[in-house]
Amino acid sequence: MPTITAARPAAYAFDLHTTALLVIDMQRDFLEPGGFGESLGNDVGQLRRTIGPLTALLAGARAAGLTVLHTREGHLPDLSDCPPAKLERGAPSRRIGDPGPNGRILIRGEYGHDIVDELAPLPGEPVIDKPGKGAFYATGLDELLAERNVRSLLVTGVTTEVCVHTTVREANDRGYECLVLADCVGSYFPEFQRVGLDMIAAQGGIFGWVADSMDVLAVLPTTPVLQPSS
Ligand code: TIU
Repeated sequence: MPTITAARPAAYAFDLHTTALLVIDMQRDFLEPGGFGESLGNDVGQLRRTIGPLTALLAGARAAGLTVLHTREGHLPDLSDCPPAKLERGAPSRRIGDPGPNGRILIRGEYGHDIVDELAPLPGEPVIDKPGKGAFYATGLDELLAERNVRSLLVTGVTTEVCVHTTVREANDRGYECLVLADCVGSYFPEFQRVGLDMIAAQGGIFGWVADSMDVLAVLPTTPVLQPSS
């Protein structure tokens, strides 16, 4: 089994037949000006450093034949799946559903809701639309992973302390092992990036493991393994 000896808090061994790459919410709404992230007062440029390493990791995972899944946070056009507390919270410059330069903020089907061009899903790669921060809440992700016999997740995306953390906690409670790739997850807040990763690996790996994408690329095969479902 490929093993990442440099992982924190301890080595991470994963079976290529039961491991998937999960790319969380790499959407224009979080990474580009005029979207949800900027409406909350964030410097969206903080997240762009994840795109290069994630592009390379995606290529490596695809070459190795791993299942690749993408998620998008967003809501139905009538906002029926958006809790009032989420809609009304804070004082953003634009609220969810308001018009913006990339379409209505965080609404499914809008340009801003979709994944950035550099990381566009390939045909056949599942894209899970989720109304919450966690990728398991109100989605079919658990069933989809079970169908493909996935037990281990390589976790990437944005933001580290919000959707990545929520998803890793949900996954951990469901029995999945999660390796979070530090250079492929991003936060608007440098201190949250550092502490968010420390929280995952602390206490013997209370929620999972942390490593860098280079460590994964170093152990991935360059030709596809056969996934059980294929
Ligand atoms: N605001 C923030 O940091 N994140 C989110 O609202 N969603 C995700 O993390 N995807």
